[in-house]
Amino acid sequence: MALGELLAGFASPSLSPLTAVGGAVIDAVPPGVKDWAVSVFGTADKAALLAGMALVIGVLASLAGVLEFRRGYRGAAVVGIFGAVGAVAVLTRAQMTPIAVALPLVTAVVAVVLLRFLIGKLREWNAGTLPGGPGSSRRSFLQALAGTAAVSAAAGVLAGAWRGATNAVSDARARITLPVPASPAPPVPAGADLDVAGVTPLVTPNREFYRIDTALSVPAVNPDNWALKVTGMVDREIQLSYAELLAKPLTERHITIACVSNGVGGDLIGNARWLGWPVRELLAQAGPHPGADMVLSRSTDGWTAGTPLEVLTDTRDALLAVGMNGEPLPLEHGFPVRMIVPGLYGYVSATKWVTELKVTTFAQDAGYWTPRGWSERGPVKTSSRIDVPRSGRPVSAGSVVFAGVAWAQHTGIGRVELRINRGPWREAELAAGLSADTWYQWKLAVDLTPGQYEVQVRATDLTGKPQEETERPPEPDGATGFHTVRVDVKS
Ligand SMILES: Nc1nc2c(c(=O)[nH]1)N[C@H]1C(S)=C(S)[C@@H](COP(=O)(O)O)O[C@H]1N2
Ligand SMILES: [Mo]
Repeated sequence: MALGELLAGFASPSLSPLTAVGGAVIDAVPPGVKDWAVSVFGTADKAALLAGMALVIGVLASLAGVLEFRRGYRGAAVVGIFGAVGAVAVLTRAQMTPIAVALPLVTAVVAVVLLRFLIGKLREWNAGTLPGGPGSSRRSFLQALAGTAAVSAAAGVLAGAWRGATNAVSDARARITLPVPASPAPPVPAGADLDVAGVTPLVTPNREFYRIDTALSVPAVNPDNWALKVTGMVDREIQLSYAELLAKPLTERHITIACVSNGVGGDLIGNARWLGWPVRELLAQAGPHPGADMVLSRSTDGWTAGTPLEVLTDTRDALLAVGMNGEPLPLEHGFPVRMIVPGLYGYVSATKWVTELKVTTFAQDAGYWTPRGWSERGPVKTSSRIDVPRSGRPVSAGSVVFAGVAWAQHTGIGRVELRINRGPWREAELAAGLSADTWYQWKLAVDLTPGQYEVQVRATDLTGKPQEETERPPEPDGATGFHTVRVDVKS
């Protein structure tokens, strides 16, 4: 369990197996019991719950030990059920993520392995089978037990310390009230959402938003200690606190960000309503020197992105973002502050947990991924995806509705077309966009008789430039090719 909690500290800071079970218990107990617990334990009610959980876990673990000793795999079954209960508890939580669901199961697997190992040692002692006689069998068991206890205790202490730091930041986040934007996001136009079942929602909920970064553990950055420095080739170096940033006139915009590693048809892309201060305003105060052509943004964990200076100083809404879909940024998405730049892949622009903007040149500096084989510049490539019907899923003959999304951030989508079995392109209905900086939904109903079909989609941007047909992998500057699905039409 300690290992599960420790793993959660790294991979799932907002939801560990124990906090999930505890949260589920709190939600499940009848109000009467809850009131009773609060009246008896007062503000120590959470500690009491944890102590109660420790007691139940201790009893169940002992039971598993006794059962396993009597007959192999009985105790393992108890542990397995325990892990499954944990996973179900996670499923009931708002912060649920696939990793969080997996952790109780991983915990159970580790526990079963340990249980089988220790019971094996105990049996050896019981039978006195080791060559050194009963004494050595006993010693071997006790050593294994002590080793397990020591590793568990160390993992538990580490997990506790980590959770303490993360909790402090989560609490600070929970206390933040985001300011009302000076420039609110334009309203969602009627018809932007085509309302087709299974199509990507126009705005991605925070907890479904893809997450990509090199951070093994999610950085826990306290907003009270956060500061952003503007350094390098500038007239005036600037330092900005979180409170100062929140006091600026903020802009709110829907912006779709995508990962350069997103393969054709992939889902490393999401659209959110970001609240932030335009980076151009900050840079204007700093006064970049004439020779500068790049801004190297750096995060607390040392990761960097190299963004063309012109993109951060032109009229687009490149933001120092503090809000995501009406909430302070989630920890995983860069709390307290990150960059969001319309039109560029994340690896050259979307620095999370950002603390420094160094005005520099491409000749002098390079972002994290450039020396690792990825292109120095990363403008998003016009692309499109078929969401429904899902590839390989059978559908009934007749009118089959195809739908999906298309994107060409900061240029906008002009047209989306579909072709069946490499036939002529047919124009799909293109929904109103939120803005040129976001993806657009599209749909097309096609009459299909029973059989197998290969369906492809192609987007054309608002300048009339169609999406690249040649299939290329993501490395070094983004995948190209048409998303292709195979549809099995049944009579
Ligand atoms: N600090 C930091 N910021 C980062 C990264 C990173 O590894 N570290 N990855 C970038 C990449 S490659 C992408 S695609 C986006 C993803 O942002 P998200 O996880 O909020 O979706 O974050 C960017 N910002
Ligand atoms: Mo990325």
